[in-house]
Amino acid sequence: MRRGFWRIGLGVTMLGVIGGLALGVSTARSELVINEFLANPGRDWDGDGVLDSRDDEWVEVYNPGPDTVNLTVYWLRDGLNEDPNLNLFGELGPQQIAVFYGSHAAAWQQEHGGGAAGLSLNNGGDTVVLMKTDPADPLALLMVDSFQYTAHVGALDRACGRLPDGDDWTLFDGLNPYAGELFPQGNGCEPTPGENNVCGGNTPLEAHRWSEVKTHWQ
Ligand SMILES: [Ca+2]
Ligand SMILES: [Ca+2]
Ligand SMILES: [Ca+2]
Repeated sequence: MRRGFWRIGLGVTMLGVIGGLALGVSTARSELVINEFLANPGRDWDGDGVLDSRDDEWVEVYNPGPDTVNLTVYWLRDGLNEDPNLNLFGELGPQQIAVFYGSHAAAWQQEHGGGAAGLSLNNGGDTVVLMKTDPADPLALLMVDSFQYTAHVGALDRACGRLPDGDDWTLFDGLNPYAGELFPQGNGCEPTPGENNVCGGNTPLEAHRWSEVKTHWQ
């Protein structure tokens, strides 16, 4: 399995060397996009009972197309790594959303002899990259979507995502408001891992806090 991991890594490296990363953008973008991500977790986002700066990072993908997508041909990495951080799994129906946590990435890396760094989304700024296995060459990967962010996006519990799903990038800063002028600007909404990107939705986080308020005053 270790051999397979590095063979795929070589494909990515070669792709970068020949400048092919940009070539894939227009060819497969309609199939799957990065929809939202959170680089600096301040709470237990993956729900395992422990706050962990590696395991609780997450990246959400969205299928804007009309067909079900096989996620096993898609890969995630950050801007500093040439090798993928995670091979996605499962499938995704039309207009459906899936979220992958740092804990998924660490487990996948351990299984394939690639360390245990997780998604490696730097809080000070980084790039989230979504890639797909090249149908013409199973050892090469094509980039299908990416987003470069700066430190204000990597602040505690701020997510960055498209609003609405698949559309323009904005900052989900409802848990840690941003008053600056850098792009993307804050929208006041809370992060929504695994759910549609909406503002003012009844997210589990909001419902939990509301129940605590009611309990306090009853
Ligand atoms: Ca991080
Ligand atoms: Ca956790
Ligand atoms: Ca979401």
